[in-house]
Amino acid sequence: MKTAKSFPTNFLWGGATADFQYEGGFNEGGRGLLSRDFETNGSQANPRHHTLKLPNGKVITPRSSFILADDVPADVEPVFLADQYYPSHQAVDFYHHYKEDIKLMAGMGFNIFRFSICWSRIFPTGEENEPNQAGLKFYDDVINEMKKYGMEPLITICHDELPMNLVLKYNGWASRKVIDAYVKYAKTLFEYFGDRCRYWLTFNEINAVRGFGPTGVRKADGQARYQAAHNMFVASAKTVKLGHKLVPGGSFGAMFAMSELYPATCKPEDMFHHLQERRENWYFIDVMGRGYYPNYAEELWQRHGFEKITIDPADKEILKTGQLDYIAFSYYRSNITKKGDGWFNVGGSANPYLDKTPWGWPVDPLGLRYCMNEIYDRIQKPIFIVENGIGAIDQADENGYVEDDYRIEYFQQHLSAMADAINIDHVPCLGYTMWAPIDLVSLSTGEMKKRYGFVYVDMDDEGHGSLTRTPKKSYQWIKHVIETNGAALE
Ligand code: BGP
Repeated sequence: MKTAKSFPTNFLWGGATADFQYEGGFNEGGRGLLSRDFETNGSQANPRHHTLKLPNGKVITPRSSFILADDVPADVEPVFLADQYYPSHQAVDFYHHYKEDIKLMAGMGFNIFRFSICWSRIFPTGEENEPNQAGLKFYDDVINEMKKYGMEPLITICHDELPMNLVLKYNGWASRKVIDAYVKYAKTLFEYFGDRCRYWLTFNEINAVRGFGPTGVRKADGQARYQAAHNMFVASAKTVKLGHKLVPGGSFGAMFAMSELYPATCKPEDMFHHLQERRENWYFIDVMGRGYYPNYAEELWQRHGFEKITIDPADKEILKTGQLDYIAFSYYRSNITKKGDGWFNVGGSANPYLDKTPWGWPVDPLGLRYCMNEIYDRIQKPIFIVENGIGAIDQADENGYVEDDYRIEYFQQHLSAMADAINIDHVPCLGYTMWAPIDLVSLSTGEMKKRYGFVYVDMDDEGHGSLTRTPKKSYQWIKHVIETNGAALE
């Protein structure tokens, strides 16, 4: 039965995860050290940090969700400290639970699962000539397990991470050498998995380079970041071109962090500030989705304190011919902005019309519909919502069961808004992979208590627990939504 909230035939329903938050097994199967491995847990009040040793033996703990701070010299040695907990090492151990987890996902009716491949599991330092066979085998097993249930893989090639060797040796994406390392890595994935995997993402939240992102560049200044982003654009475009050759029927996107952004008032100065600040995101989508630098690029660079970046003569053609096939994005919240707020002011002033999650993220379902329209209006390529969800504090009973009505309410509202964008506004949307089907470690805080899943995992902020998986109340609810193709949202 078709209803106002029905979804298109073949709509892709699933969940999304990232290797260092979910997989664990950090020293198994020949995996090399990853940038994320040296990151401790934390909380909102006490942020995560890296543990590094200076040449004089002094241990420092620069704050970062990934980037090493400005004052960190090039010859630091990453170290693990006995009194610290490093969440990526075990995460929630998908490495040993993948069969159980995939079965649980299939039980909700998912027909797609987005996961990221750990780069250093395939090329431990990023520089080997041959890939690590044990690493390939792990993902081969995962993909084959998914296929048993008719589930499509959606593979993120690089989710905010680098083999640690590339961070230290080349200053991450500041070096074009990393472009070659990345393309070799992507080519290997296409050769091994391209026969079974059609959907690919070159990067996760690539636009996050402006604030906290995945560049691995030690310097925090604007020019270094935007140069690194350019190198990532070139790597992505080369990879898309290669994928079109090597993966029959393959479709290649990249993922952008697209919280919605509203002007705080209708004062013309606030409106114009909003236009400029929104371009902090459009910049990335425009280059990768349209294949060229937009007219406002110079103005944007200037506001970050520099005049230009280095673009090789051949890069323009590469960007043009390696455009994305679809635009994927994460959507969690909206923000507001006004003149004087600064650039990329996540959080900004509070929106008086919206409630917030316990982590202060405004809840805005209509913002999702707005965002879907905005992206499609501009780029005119199919969109894919590859992350959306609510980080909440769950109280499990003695059996690990959670009555998460707040999560059901969040998804009820967001999925309804998505249906409206598809059915009323006619935005072509390939699918929806919520974050994250099974509880995992938070990216921003390294906490476990910020839970997203439809399935509870018995583990605390220090990694203690049985790792037992227990479906929450929302598990049955989402199953019903998917099996009724949205009718249950009415
Ligand atoms: C996105 C990341 C994910 C994920 C999510 C939720 O930015 O792509 O890796 O973690 O946000 O954020 P958090 O875990 O900080 O709540």
